[in-house]
Amino acid sequence: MLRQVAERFREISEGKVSLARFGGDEFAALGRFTSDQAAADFADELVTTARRPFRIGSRDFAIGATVGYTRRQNASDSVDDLMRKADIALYRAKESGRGRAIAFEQQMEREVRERRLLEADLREAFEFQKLSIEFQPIVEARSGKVASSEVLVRWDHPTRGEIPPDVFIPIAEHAGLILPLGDWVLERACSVAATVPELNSVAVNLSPVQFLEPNLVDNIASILERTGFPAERLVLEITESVFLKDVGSATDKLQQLRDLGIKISLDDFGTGYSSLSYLRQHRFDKIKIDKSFVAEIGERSDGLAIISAVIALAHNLGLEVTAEGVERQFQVDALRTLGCDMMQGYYFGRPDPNPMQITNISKEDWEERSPSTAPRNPNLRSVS
Ligand code: G
Ligand code: G
Ligand code: MN
Repeated sequence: MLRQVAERFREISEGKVSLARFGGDEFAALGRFTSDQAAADFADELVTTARRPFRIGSRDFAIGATVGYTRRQNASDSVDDLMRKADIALYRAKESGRGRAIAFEQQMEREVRERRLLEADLREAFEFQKLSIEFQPIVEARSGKVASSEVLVRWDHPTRGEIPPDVFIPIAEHAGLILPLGDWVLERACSVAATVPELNSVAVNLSPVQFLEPNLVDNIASILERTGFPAERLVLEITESVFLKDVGSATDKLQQLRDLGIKISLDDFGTGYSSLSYLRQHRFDKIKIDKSFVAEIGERSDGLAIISAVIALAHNLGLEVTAEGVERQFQVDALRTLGCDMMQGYYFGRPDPNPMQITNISKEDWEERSPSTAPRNPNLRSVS
């Protein structure tokens, strides 16, 4: 495969560009280009030529190439400078979906520096136990009772203030910190939840990097053992991206986790591929409808149509449905009418260190409102 790739690269480099293989699957090309456009064209050609299938023996293989590149701007730029810049651009190209070529831009360097600083701060914060967790209530639609709570990790940076997990989780993933950090969150969540028997279950987010780790199942089992938290009360929230990397091992792991008694929830449903085949092939317990759909209730007519279809589908497959990002009374009413099982959002409570903290509803208030007319999900055990 490497020889064939090299051969194709050589064909388009002929005479004007020097090629090298760095090791593994990395190649480098160095040449003189008369314009930015000429450099961009060459980079695109590398991507295009790697996209055609390769034949080895009697089989075809589809691979792909991702390119980062830069042009020498000032005479003082050494080859090392150029390589570093190309590498920064390559990183960006991989991050934005692979199979493409991206040119280095000055601001990428600032972003890399910024990221490195944050990474160092994150290591320190983690080491000195400066991270914390909050809980956001998940409420049963029928009764208005707290049925579960989602754990959200928090980082209050000493000079920059709250840094959202959307920002620092990817940094932790990249820095090899996500495994210890994820273990810490899980252990903390289980030990707190173990002291709150009214809380039926607690939901913890798992990064795809954690999910792909070979020791995942043993590791979780030993955290449950250490904290004395029953597996039946733990929900793990995963996103469908775990199936993009390695479907086979993801399927096995899901089964092993479920054998322990842990529930699996498919998070952010509707935002990615939302493949129906994932839903059919894998035994999830719950799906969470992404908040972007809930936000469309009352704004776009298809918002409701999609939610209603997802609820019907999920119920037919025996899954419980949670709607995320519920902020307004009319969203609550619409979701109850559609037969949504669980709701989560600012309407009920913001993430808070106290797992049972809910704000907006009192029991009387809930009972006064029009009760849900939707048929009960036969698979759902009611909260007692
Ligand atoms: O509330 P909030 O801004 O905290 O969460 C933003 C995102 O960060 C959500 O998508 C959530 O899934 C993710 N997130 C929050 N806590 C954790 C965590 O402990 N582990 C992982 N992997 N993701 C988390
Ligand atoms: O991706 P995940 O579902 O794990 O993310 C939960 C995220 O949604 C967190 O960032 C949390 O703070 C946020 N969130 C929770 N409730 C609401 C809400 O009612 N409205 C909005 N806009 N965000 C919410
Ligand atoms: Mn989540």
